[in-house]
Amino acid sequence: MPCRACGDAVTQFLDLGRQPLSDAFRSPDDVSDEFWLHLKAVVCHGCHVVQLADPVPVERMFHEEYPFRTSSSRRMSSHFAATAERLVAGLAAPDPFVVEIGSNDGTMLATIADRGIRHLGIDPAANMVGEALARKVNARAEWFDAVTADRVRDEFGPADVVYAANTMCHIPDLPGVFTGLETLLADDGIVVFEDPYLGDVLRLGSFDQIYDEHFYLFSATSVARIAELHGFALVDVEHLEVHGGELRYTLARDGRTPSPAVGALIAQEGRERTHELPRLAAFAAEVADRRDRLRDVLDGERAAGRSVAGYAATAKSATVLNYCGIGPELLPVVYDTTPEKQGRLTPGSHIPVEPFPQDLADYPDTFLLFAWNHAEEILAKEQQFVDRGGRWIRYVPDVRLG
Ligand code: JHZ
Repeated sequence: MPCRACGDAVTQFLDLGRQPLSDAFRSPDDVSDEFWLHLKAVVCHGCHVVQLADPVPVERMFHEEYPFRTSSSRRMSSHFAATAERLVAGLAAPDPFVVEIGSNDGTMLATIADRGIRHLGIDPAANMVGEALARKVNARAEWFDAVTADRVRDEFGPADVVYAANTMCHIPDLPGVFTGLETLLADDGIVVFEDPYLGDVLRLGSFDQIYDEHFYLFSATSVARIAELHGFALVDVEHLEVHGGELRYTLARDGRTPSPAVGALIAQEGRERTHELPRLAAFAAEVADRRDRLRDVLDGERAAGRSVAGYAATAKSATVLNYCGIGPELLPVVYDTTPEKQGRLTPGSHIPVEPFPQDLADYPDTFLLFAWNHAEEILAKEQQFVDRGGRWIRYVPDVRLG
């Protein structure tokens, strides 16, 4: 398949094998066939964007039972409150209009709504739209595309800001999104979006950022090129520490001068050969090595008779569990705070997901930390586990037990 963003040729550099849909947590009595895809990553020779090799079924991924909730992390909730304040501070129009694509449970827009600013959230997950509406956020269960963009502009007028967090990289039809943005955005409006950064994935070896929902892995270089194809310019870029390292991109089409950060990061990506095959092949070799070492650590814990449980049934954990061949025999349970995941089985690997034990005495000897991107928040609240001798297994930025 050619590049979904620009149509140029692509080359494969990573094969993560057969994978289920990362957020398809199954009920234990569900006997229907599970959906599988072959998870391979490729890089484009034209725009340099990293993407999945094969199509992903978007309607099966994002629907009225989508289980991920933005507010499931305290740190992310404060990140989005701060983001909303920044967006509000930058609004100059007399009666501004803010649109969020992939608004989920309305965590970010709640602050915008509180300020009395006109806004609209658009998200295909009707259950999450329901939660957003319950917190007085104006949201609709729809896909964002050219047709939706037309309708929204007719109804509300042009948008001064279109924002998206952990959403742009989820939409294979990126050209369709850009057509919508061309329609919806005010002439002097901005598009702001943030997604996991290829540079961080390579640096940390965080291969679990690659799964069905993360169709693209962006960089400053690739976003600048893709934006240009649609008459937009990348005018600012900011590194974010959240979710294991992300970039926040700002696009505009009004000829404003890009900030120095844009050129600096593109130059750095060039120096680090971020999009070149030898660098990507080295990453793939590191991933295979990490798989073997992670399995060794789990085998060691089992041989020593120490109990191990997974910490957080993240979407990312699907890649780890299925690529490393970890099932209930090595990891009998994964604990998670999300009610919709509890009582279900992890996708593909079929490990029971349960609520965290109430009593510390029921904690395992060792936790395998799947939500490594929230380590600070989690380690702070699990200090007692460590105090009584509990240990963590990590696999980002390297395999480590301690
Ligand atoms: P977290 C999701 O990925 C899916 P996931 C999506 N594709 C994406 O891009 C990112 O979010 C943004 C649990 N948890 O945030 C709750 C605990 O149990 O790393 C959730 O099930 N205890 C849209 O799933 C899961 O982790 C905790 O203390 O990889 C969320 O994991 C915390 C903090 C979380 O995203």
